Amino acid sequence: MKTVLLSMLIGSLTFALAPAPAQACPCQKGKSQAKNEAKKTPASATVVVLEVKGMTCGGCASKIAQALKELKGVYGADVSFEKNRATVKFQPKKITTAKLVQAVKKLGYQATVSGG
Ligand SMILES: [Cu+2]
Repeated sequence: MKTVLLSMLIGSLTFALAPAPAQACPCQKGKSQAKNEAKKTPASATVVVLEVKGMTCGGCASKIAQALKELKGVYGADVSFEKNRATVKFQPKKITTAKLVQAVKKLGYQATVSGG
Protein backbone atom coordinates (compact mmCIF):
# COMPACT_ATOMS: atom_id res chain seq x y z
CA MET A 1 0.00 0.00 0.00
CA LYS A 2 2.83 2.38 0.82
CA THR A 3 4.30 1.94 -2.65
CA VAL A 4 0.93 2.78 -4.22
CA LEU A 5 0.60 5.92 -2.13
CA LEU A 6 4.12 6.99 -2.99
CA SER A 7 3.64 6.52 -6.71
CA MET A 8 0.38 8.45 -6.49
CA LEU A 9 2.23 11.25 -4.76
CA ILE A 10 4.96 11.26 -7.41
CA GLY A 11 2.28 11.16 -10.10
CA SER A 12 0.52 14.24 -8.80
CA LEU A 13 3.83 16.01 -8.30
CA THR A 14 4.78 15.40 -11.92
CA PHE A 15 1.36 16.63 -12.95
CA ALA A 16 1.73 19.80 -10.90
CA LEU A 17 5.11 20.53 -12.45
CA ALA A 18 3.92 20.00 -16.02
CA PRO A 19 2.96 23.21 -17.84
CA ALA A 20 -0.78 23.77 -17.90
CA PRO A 21 -2.29 23.49 -21.39
CA ALA A 22 -4.19 26.43 -22.81
CA GLN A 23 -7.86 25.83 -22.09
CA ALA A 24 -9.25 27.55 -25.17
CA CYS A 25 -7.16 25.41 -27.44
CA PRO A 26 -9.09 23.35 -30.02
CA CYS A 27 -6.77 20.39 -29.49
CA GLN A 28 -8.21 19.84 -26.02
CA LYS A 29 -11.52 18.52 -27.28
CA GLY A 30 -11.92 14.94 -28.42
CA LYS A 31 -8.35 13.96 -27.69
CA SER A 32 -7.66 10.50 -29.02
CA GLN A 33 -5.66 8.05 -26.98
CA ALA A 34 -4.54 5.94 -29.92
CA LYS A 35 -1.26 4.09 -29.77
CA ASN A 36 1.82 5.83 -31.03
CA GLU A 37 3.38 2.87 -32.77
CA ALA A 38 6.00 3.44 -35.38
CA LYS A 39 5.18 1.82 -38.69
CA LYS A 40 7.80 0.25 -40.90
CA THR A 41 8.91 2.66 -43.58
CA PRO A 42 9.59 1.23 -47.04
CA ALA A 43 12.21 2.73 -49.33
CA SER A 44 9.48 3.96 -51.67
CA ALA A 45 8.16 6.32 -49.01
CA THR A 46 8.54 10.03 -49.52
CA VAL A 47 8.55 13.05 -47.23
CA VAL A 48 6.43 16.16 -47.49
CA VAL A 49 6.56 19.28 -45.34
CA LEU A 50 3.28 20.99 -44.57
CA GLU A 51 3.00 24.55 -43.30
CA VAL A 52 0.47 24.44 -40.50
CA LYS A 53 -1.31 27.51 -39.15
CA GLY A 54 -3.53 27.80 -36.13
CA MET A 55 -1.62 25.73 -33.59
CA THR A 56 -1.67 27.40 -30.18
CA CYS A 57 0.18 24.89 -28.05
CA GLY A 58 2.26 21.72 -28.17
CA GLY A 59 -0.93 19.71 -27.72
CA CYS A 60 -2.11 20.90 -31.13
CA ALA A 61 1.07 19.55 -32.66
CA SER A 62 0.65 16.16 -30.98
CA LYS A 63 -2.97 16.00 -32.03
CA ILE A 64 -2.09 16.68 -35.67
CA ALA A 65 0.79 14.19 -35.58
CA GLN A 66 -1.53 11.57 -34.12
CA ALA A 67 -4.20 12.14 -36.77
CA LEU A 68 -1.66 12.00 -39.58
CA LYS A 69 -0.10 8.79 -38.26
CA GLU A 70 -3.52 7.15 -38.20
CA LEU A 71 -3.93 7.65 -41.95
CA LYS A 72 -3.31 4.73 -44.25
CA GLY A 73 -0.09 5.20 -46.17
CA VAL A 74 1.48 7.45 -43.53
CA TYR A 75 4.57 6.05 -41.82
CA GLY A 76 5.46 8.92 -39.60
CA ALA A 77 4.55 12.48 -38.77
CA ASP A 78 6.66 14.99 -36.94
CA VAL A 79 4.77 18.16 -36.09
CA SER A 80 6.50 21.21 -34.66
CA PHE A 81 4.37 23.83 -32.92
CA GLU A 82 7.32 26.24 -32.80
CA LYS A 83 8.03 25.95 -36.52
CA ASN A 84 4.37 25.68 -37.60
CA ARG A 85 5.37 22.71 -39.63
CA ALA A 86 4.47 19.09 -40.12
CA THR A 87 6.93 16.68 -41.67
CA VAL A 88 5.11 13.64 -42.97
CA LYS A 89 6.63 10.42 -44.22
CA PHE A 90 4.16 8.72 -46.53
CA GLN A 91 3.61 6.35 -49.43
CA PRO A 92 2.45 8.39 -52.48
CA LYS A 93 0.86 5.31 -54.01
CA LYS A 94 -1.46 5.01 -51.03
CA ILE A 95 -2.19 8.60 -50.07
CA THR A 96 -1.93 12.03 -51.67
CA THR A 97 -0.57 15.21 -50.10
CA ALA A 98 -4.07 16.68 -50.59
CA LYS A 99 -5.41 14.02 -48.23
CA LEU A 100 -2.75 14.90 -45.66
CA VAL A 101 -3.69 18.58 -45.88
CA GLN A 102 -7.35 17.62 -45.59
CA ALA A 103 -6.71 15.62 -42.42
CA VAL A 104 -5.05 18.62 -40.78
CA LYS A 105 -7.85 20.95 -41.88
CA LYS A 106 -10.42 18.55 -40.46
CA LEU A 107 -8.93 19.19 -37.03
CA GLY A 108 -9.47 22.92 -37.44
CA TYR A 109 -6.04 24.06 -38.60
CA GLN A 110 -4.80 25.57 -41.83
CA ALA A 111 -2.36 23.53 -43.86
CA THR A 112 -0.54 23.96 -47.13
CA VAL A 113 2.18 21.96 -48.83
CA SER A 114 5.45 23.77 -48.27
CA GLY A 115 7.21 24.97 -51.39
CA GLY A 116 10.60 24.19 -49.98
CU1 LIG B 1 -3.23 23.11 -28.59
